[in-house]
Amino acid sequence: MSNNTDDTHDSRKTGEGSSSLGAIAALSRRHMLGTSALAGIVGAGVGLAGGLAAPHAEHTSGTTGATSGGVQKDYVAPGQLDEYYGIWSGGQSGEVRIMGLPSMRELIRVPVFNTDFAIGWGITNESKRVLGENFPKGGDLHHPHMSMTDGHYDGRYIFVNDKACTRVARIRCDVMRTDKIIEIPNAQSIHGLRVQRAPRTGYVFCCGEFRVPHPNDGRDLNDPSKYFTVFTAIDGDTMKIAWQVLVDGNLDNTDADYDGKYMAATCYNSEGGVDLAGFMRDERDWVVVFNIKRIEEAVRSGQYKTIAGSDVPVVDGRHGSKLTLYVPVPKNPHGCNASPDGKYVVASGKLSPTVTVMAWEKIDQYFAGKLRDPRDVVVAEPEMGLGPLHTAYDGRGNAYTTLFIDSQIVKWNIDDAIKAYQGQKVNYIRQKLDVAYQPGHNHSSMGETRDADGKWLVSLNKFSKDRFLPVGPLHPDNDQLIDISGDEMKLIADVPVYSEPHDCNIVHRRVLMNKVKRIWTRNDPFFAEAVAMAKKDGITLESDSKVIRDGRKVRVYMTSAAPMYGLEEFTVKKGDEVTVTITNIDQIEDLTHGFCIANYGINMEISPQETSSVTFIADKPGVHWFYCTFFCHALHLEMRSRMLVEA
Ligand code: CUK
Ligand code: CUA
Ligand code: CA
Repeated sequence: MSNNTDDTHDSRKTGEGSSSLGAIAALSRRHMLGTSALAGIVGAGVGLAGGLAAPHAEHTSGTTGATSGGVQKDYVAPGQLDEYYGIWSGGQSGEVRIMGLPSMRELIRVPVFNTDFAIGWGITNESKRVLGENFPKGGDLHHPHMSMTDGHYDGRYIFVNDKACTRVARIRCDVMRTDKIIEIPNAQSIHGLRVQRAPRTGYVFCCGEFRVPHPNDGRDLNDPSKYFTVFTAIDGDTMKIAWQVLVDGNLDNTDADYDGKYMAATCYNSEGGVDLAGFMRDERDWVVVFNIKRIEEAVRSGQYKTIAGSDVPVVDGRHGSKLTLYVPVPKNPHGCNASPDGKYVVASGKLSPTVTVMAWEKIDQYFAGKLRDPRDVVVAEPEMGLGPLHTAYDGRGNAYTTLFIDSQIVKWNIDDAIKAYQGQKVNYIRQKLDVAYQPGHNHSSMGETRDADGKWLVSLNKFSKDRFLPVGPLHPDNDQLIDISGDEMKLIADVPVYSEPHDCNIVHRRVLMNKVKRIWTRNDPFFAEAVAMAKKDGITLESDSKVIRDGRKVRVYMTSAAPMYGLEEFTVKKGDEVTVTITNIDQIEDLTHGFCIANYGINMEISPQETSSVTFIADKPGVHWFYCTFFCHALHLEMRSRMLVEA
């Protein structure tokens, strides 16, 4: 195999020699980082700090020259619309952000696992129904993925994981609102998440990352041989769990084929370790491939168990099972990305400078008994550089892999990498582009679908270091926009983002623009319970403003229409449980009202034709003004009324 990593370590590495990065550079000449490199890798954090502390003048020159012709523009003139929606992970903020590309402007936020005072997420009854009782304080959202039909985005839903609290959520694209959150049993920490591409979504698949004992009740704390985790299939239409697969090792990232037959997932802890040395002990971990048809058959014929009180069918997919295939790959692999031609899935090596290319066709042959060695499904294992994490595609046969340690994106050609693996002398590396700095995911426009259009690539960099005005010790991430429409990648823009996007989807506006509602539809299921409650109370939400007392429960119904609430005052008694239900009867696009009660910690959004409700105990007697928080009218400040709480 040609060794393309040599040219990555000469001119650019600042501070390399003075840190353990130098040691890692030397190691890159090997095919993978052996156990002897453990000390070097563990020291990488120190090395990075040393390297990053040096000036970075080189990063702004070199291959990113802005003078060449034919470069796409990120500038979107006033009044013009972006060509793409960006569906952005919010990481530990627990939210999703909707961006516009190429401008990289943030358009809106969709609270999911977090609370959000702006719209009352976590405050309104409608959001609490989605979040559940005693919902956790937040979540760690890594992977947003839009539902698909036949390998094309279909604009119905966005599914997301919560690594912090082992949950999966669904966002409705028509209103950009989270409508379901479920907890995943028999697992701890949901990391990788992907949707079934064909025939449709269908299943949403997710990976349990941490191995724990089951039941996890204090038994077997120090007996890792009893730990395990599972791969989970959720029905995306009902958000009910369809089945789970017990696996060896752990699960990290995952992706689907384009035929609805297989899922592949990376595992970095095949060792079953419980500490850093344990996670890194072996030279190879694996990619596990799940045979969906066989798993469905096993479930149908009752070949499953249930675990620890949950009624979810769990099939045994550990080594030796006919339901799975374990492909040994080097070392602590991370990203798992299927190519848009429907032929390959690529696992990125992380602690190996390689990525492993597997062919779905060969996986077919393996399950048909025509191949014996699991490694026979590997068709290429090209060398990239240090710390390959994730891979994106342009639909023209090229792949783009992020190198965390090298702070680069490698553009490489898949066919040429396959030829090199077969022994031909070809250079599969097309270009290496410096990014700033330490990229995790990258994502290309429409690149995880059959419609990969090869126009834009975003590198989601974990460090921004010196790229923005200093804002304190916590730095923003730097999501860099890269033009991949020509032969060469061109860096176009640095975009600071709040902690911490892991992944994104870049979706052409034709998919979504006409599906997104401009105002709510009356009787939308999102507020169906408020509508049902009003009906029981004999209230017509669109016209009535009334107070209904029901023992110590008080239900306050009112309309809002700029610049007035339907009630100028209402009176309750201290200790009453008060439910305020407001219907915005304005029909004008963008005419949103708010409802904030002074000193009660309550705020909520009521967009045109929406009904929102909130329930609280009137525990503070006195006059409490409630006021509109969205500037809706010249008399917006005057849009306020009184809640009188009798002592
Ligand atoms: S993971 Cu974060 S950089 Cu959660 Cu997809 Cu790879
Ligand atoms: Cu209504 Cu401001
Ligand atoms: Ca490992």
